[in-house]
Amino acid sequence: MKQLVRAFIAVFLVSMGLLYILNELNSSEGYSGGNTLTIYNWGDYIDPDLIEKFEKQSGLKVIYQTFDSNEAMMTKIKQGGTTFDIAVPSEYAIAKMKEEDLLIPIDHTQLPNLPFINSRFMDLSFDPKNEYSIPYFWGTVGIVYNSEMLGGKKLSSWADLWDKDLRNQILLVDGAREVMGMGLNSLHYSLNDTDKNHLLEAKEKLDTLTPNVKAIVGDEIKMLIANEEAAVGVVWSGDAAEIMWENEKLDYVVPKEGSNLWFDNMVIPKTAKNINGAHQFMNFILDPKNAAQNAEYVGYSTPNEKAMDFLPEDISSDKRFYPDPELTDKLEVYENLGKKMLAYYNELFLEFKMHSK
Ligand code: N2P
Repeated sequence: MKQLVRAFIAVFLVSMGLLYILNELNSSEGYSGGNTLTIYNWGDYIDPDLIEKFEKQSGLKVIYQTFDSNEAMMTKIKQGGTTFDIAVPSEYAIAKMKEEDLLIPIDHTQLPNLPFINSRFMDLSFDPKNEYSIPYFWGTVGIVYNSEMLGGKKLSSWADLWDKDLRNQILLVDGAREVMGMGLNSLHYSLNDTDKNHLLEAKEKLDTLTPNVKAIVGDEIKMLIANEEAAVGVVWSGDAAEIMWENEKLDYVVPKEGSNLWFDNMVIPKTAKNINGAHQFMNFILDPKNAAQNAEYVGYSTPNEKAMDFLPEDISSDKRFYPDPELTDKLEVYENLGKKMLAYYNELFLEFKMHSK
């Protein structure tokens, strides 16, 4: 009987040990055999069919969450308690996340599809050698407008937005740098200006626009403009492209005083649990056919040169959404202005938001 009890205790201890080891393996940092992949992306920024295709192809289950600003995304990742394997910040946020040691270097040997990216989008100053980030989409900030609702008027500058005929007709994208940038650009200041007097001046200039501002909104801006609830929107280029396919009265212009050129890249945050899976997903998105499908679905511009061959000609040849380097060279890319300055941009934007309600 004693022997039986001993044997039972031995079996029990061995199985507990095995359970412990298995559990440790599953939760350890960077464990690549986990069967989930957690993606944190902008809203309306992927074709859902691609998620399904990736799940089938990789055998991984995707957990997908969205954010609506770089600031919200960074705060969430910094707070901890999340397990994002992939995030998609814009360039200045990538620079900031690198500085704050929030990113894991990317292993290019796991990305055989990387050479499909046009060299114009590689090796940019916010991430030389693309050590931490891989191009996803790119674009500009501009004005989408319905000229029929404006009595045939054409818009070409930020200054046009102050026209008295546009009363209560403008929707603004809910982004601190975009809206402050519009104020700065309309005064011919840089989008990266750090002179507090210039920033205050820009905010005061924006305050004078409030009679024309109908609302500051998120992704619903597309639906509102497409349904002609407002005649004008200050938007990211891809949002304009998507609705222009639905409503042909719309046009998109990059204002002549200047505007923003942006790049959204995929990164692996330090919170990642499935680093191998993250590389698999990046390589999947870099596949030209997948990149083209994604661009066609969401409306944003792909940096994937080979994907251009799979896009309908009317999309790939549209210079409003695939502007040549001659135009983009004249635009400004947001810089990481440091914690205090970025907080000041946010503060002024929030004040303007309150004022425009
Ligand atoms: C998509 C948002 C795109 C963000 N809804 C541009 N940086």
